[in-house]
Amino acid sequence: MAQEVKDNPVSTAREGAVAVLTLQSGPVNALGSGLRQGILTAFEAAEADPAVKAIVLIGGGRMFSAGADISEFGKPQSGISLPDLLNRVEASTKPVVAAIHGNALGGGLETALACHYRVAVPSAKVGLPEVKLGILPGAGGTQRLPRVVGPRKALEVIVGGSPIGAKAAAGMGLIDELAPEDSLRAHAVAFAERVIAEGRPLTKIRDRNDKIAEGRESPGLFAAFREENARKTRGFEAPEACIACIEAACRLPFDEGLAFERAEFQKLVSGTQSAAQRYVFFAERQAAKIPDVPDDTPARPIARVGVIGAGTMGGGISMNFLNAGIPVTIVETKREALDRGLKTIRTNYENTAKKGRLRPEDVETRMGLLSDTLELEKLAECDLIIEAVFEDMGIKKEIFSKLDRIAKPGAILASNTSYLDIDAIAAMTNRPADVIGMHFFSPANVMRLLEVVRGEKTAKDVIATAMQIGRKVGKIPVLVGVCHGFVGNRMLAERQREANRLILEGVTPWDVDRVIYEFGLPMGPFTMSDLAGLDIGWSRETNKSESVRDLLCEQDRRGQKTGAGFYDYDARRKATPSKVTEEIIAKVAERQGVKRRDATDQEILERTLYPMVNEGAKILEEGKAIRASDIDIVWINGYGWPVYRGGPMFWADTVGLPKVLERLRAYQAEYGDAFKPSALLERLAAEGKGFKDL
Ligand code: TC6
Repeated sequence: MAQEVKDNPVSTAREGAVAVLTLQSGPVNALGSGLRQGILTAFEAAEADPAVKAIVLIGGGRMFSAGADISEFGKPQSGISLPDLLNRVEASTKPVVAAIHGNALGGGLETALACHYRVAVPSAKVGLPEVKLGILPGAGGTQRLPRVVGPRKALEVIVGGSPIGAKAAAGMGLIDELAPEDSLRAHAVAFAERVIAEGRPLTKIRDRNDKIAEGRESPGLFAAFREENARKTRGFEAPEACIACIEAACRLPFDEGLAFERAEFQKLVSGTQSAAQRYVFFAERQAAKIPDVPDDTPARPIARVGVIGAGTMGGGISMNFLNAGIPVTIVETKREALDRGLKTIRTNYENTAKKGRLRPEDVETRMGLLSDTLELEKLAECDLIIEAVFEDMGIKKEIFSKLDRIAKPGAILASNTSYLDIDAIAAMTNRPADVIGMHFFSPANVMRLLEVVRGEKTAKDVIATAMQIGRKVGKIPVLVGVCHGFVGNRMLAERQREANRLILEGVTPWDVDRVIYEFGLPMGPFTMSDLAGLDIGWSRETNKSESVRDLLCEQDRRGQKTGAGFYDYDARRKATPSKVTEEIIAKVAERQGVKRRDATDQEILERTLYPMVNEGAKILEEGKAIRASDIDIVWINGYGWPVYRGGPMFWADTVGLPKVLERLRAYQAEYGDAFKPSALLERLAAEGKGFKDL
């Protein structure tokens, strides 16, 4: 056998007539140029060795492979490409068996599909998540998978992008055999020996045409799939390219299908959407890193969580912990409110169970972890207490001074406030180092963003614990600093102010909403206000009928819940533009002497989104966010900013900061200092740089 190549990330060991090639590269066996070359070298050596009759490919470390090295996309390719490597493996003169544990994702699964056989442990996960990076499985995945599982399942796996468990994959014929958890390697070798002994043929997926016949016989299945998924895939380019490739797999000979896939892949990988989605992949992981709080900062143990307030937020927050198996004590001031809160939590779980997404017995297990009380003192045993009451500084201060007396030493005291000053809240205690903001987004059991707000005195291990527990309950925590509205709502306020100004100038709320929706956000500012309720923080006594909102509320147009707000709503909550609203707006505009004029869609976009970018720059200047990409992660996960536009700061870079600056200056001349460009934006634009260069 050929000499082992020094520093090859693929090691070769011989077990009888079987050569076992172990991939050993970084934490996830990403198929970068080094690993691709390593596989080729080791594979060719094994193939050339007459003593070797079969080859096993297995991953060392945590997994088989997480796929292509995402950081290589968009750079010139070096060495053999993955598609070429896999064609080479498939053409092997000796049977190749993929032995899968951990993950086989993207190019990892495509590698396994180029092998002649696949064995996996039951805990393994396989999938083609490329679509989530704005690309498609470009190493034969769109051509090979439909040949194994049929076009219908292939559409689900490739366009859906979610991994599937090995057992389910075995059920689809994607895995040939399941191996015991603790003896994958031995099992794969035995499997290979059986293949040799039985003289089994070199089955190549490329030659299998039975399953794809369905795609030719009922071509309507593609149109139906497009229609079913139109809402989910709105605005994205990659899903359609994936579908087209699977159609091509059914229609074209294998090699032509591969060429089609290659061309579609190249288009996507060089586009802005994929650049944005790959950026988000790394940005999400970056957000976990805090320069002065190292990864190994010991976190405080959290065995029980207390939640103050059983309203919408308190209930949703509690569910996160219950879902993760962490007991929660929930507190209210009145029995009635407590019972209502508990009932909502139970109903939420029961509805999930009805949809088949939760086992009925788990409803009881989760409810069983929940204790309820009317006494704040009962929180004495909690390791983390999250206050989620009404946004009133007075009430919050009172609660925190009580908590200071009640909570055990070392307990973390968190506020879910979305605007208020954490430092002022912390000052009510004798332990400001233990106080932090944990700002969940509504609905708190669904939205993935968690703004972790660092107060002036918050201890490092408290920050580490909040970030860690956030991740444990499935959130994407982002560390932010104390300022009004923190990162997300502070920027949102900019958009709202300009949206309000635009409607007074004569742009309809429906046009503002349409432009924002077409940009890719799930809804525009006025639909959002109607959904949240226009009367949040409004009262007839204190608000003096000066704004459009005041007048709408006075007429009991308080949003979806009252059947009318900016829009009119029918019984099924379908919105239609309202003449009443238009009249109210005209009246307020006249009273304020606002000149009515037209605005183009482009102006609507610039006027609502550029001030957000500008505010993001101020947030960075003030050090309220660690990095521009953290701001983008806030907007993607908290407000539904379209991931294919990478977040507001990434998007501004794609527009070009000199252009953003020039427009801000123009609007500043017309509308005043709300548009005054931040010093950071000015500097970056002057230096020809972007937020990405910070
Ligand atoms: C593809 O295959 C296309 C093929 C066609 C080609 C023609 N590349 O997530 P973790 C890094 S596209 C580069 O924290 P986990 C990650 O950034 C790819 N780097 O671990 C992190 O680095 P850090 C399709 C990668 O255990 C470290 O590894 N595949 C890659 O929580 C650990 O990662 C996918 O989309 C990569 N492919 O989750 C799968 N993957 O420590 C992407 C990870 O410096 N990966 N890194 O921050 C995942 O979904 C997850 O990593 C996981 C493991 C589920 C595999």
